[in-house]
Amino acid sequence: MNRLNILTFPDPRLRKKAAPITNFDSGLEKKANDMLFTMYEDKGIGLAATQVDIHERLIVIDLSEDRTDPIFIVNPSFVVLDSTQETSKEGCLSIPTFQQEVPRAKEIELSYQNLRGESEKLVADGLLGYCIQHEIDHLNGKLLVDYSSSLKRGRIKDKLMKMKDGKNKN
Ligand code: GNR
Ligand code: NI
Repeated sequence: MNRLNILTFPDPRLRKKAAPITNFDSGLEKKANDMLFTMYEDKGIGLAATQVDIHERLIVIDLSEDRTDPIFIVNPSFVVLDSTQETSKEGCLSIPTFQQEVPRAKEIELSYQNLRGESEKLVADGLLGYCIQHEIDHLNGKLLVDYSSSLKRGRIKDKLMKMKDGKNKN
């Protein structure tokens, strides 16, 4: 398994729209496993392929305490079952140190394919529902900062660009 590099805001590659997956081959399985490894290493609960510069509609999620219950989600779409907007504070591995309150639909039904290309459905609310909506935002080039004020967005951009400068000075 390989650890992949996670792109950070304001990298323009985070704004690309990911393409549907049509080949359910061993290459897809390898990408998914590398993403899962990277997500575990960075202690995230979800990761979208866009964040590792793969512009395909692939997501990994694992909300379990012991990190043994991954869900691999290909070509996701959802319908809202309960449109009540619930707001919770979200973080993102692509925007370190930043948190943002985001309104999300309370309950959704997700349709997707597994790594073998078989169709699956699941109903999600709470943290799983928010996480799925967060990851699908990534596949569409949307980020937590888009739910924030331009002042706050400007501040986090400056901060992360300075952090990157520091890293590149070695
Ligand atoms: O690790 C993560 N935690 C999180 C918390 C609340 C809502 C969404 C998330 S996803 C995030 C990992 C990440 O950046 N995925 O894209
Ligand atoms: Ni994220």
